[in-house]
Amino acid sequence: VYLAKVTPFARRSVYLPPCPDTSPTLVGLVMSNQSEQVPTLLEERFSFLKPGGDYHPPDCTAQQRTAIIIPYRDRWIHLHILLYNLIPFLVRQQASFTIFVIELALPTTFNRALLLNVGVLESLKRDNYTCFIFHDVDLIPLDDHNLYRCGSSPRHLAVGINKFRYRLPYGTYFGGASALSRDQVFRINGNSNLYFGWGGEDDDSFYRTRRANMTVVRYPVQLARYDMIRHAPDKGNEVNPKTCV
Ligand code: UDH
Repeated sequence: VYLAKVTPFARRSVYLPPCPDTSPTLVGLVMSNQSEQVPTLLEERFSFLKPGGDYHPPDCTAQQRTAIIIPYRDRWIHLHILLYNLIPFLVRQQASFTIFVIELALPTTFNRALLLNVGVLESLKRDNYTCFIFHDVDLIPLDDHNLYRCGSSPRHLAVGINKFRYRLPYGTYFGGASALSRDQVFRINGNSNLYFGWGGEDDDSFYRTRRANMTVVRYPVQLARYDMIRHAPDKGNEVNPKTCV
């Protein structure tokens, strides 16, 4: 499940001041790099990550411990392209993060929301994560002002995706990437485990937040922009006939 061999999370003993609200290393909008060469570059480029894929900013203490949860099966090149783009994005945001790739074995029909739940429960066995980012493997965030942090309301992050001409496809869309604090995840009792196949699970999660008297918030579409890596429909993830979207 983890990116690299898991070793116990070593806590730092030196005092570091809290990281500022606005990281000084943000650069704004960048183009996604979707080169097929990316897999060969990952290990060398990100050798600064700790065993298990942990990262902490070197000169300040992040206010949140963030678990990036990626539901995954058979998207090897997408995973490498995502990591190549996402890791520097999070580093520029001075996030303290661990990336969890939650892989479903064949032949079970894919179940994205169930994998997100597994990611929450497994990650909490490892460390006291306070913020969960649920992240599709094929979505590359383009602007690092799209802060991967948790706030007082659940946040839908993937507002403008190239596939939808960088516009929200519909008002209650909650798929692609979202940020929920640990308290918010437990308040909605996680995501539904019942959606096998493509579609519907994200809408269910949206209505769970409403039922828990929370409002989904979003950054402006100008900065919450993503490139989706083009892909054909996956085997084992056929459209769920019971979903209406
Ligand atoms: N995934 C895999 N392997 C699979 C199937 C899905 O890894 O075989 C994961 C992956 O993280 C992917 C995510 O599940 O990014 C979502 O599946 P998808 O990429 O097929 O979904 P799609 O790109 O979703 O079609 C974008 C539109 C959502 C429409 C709203 C529905 N409510």
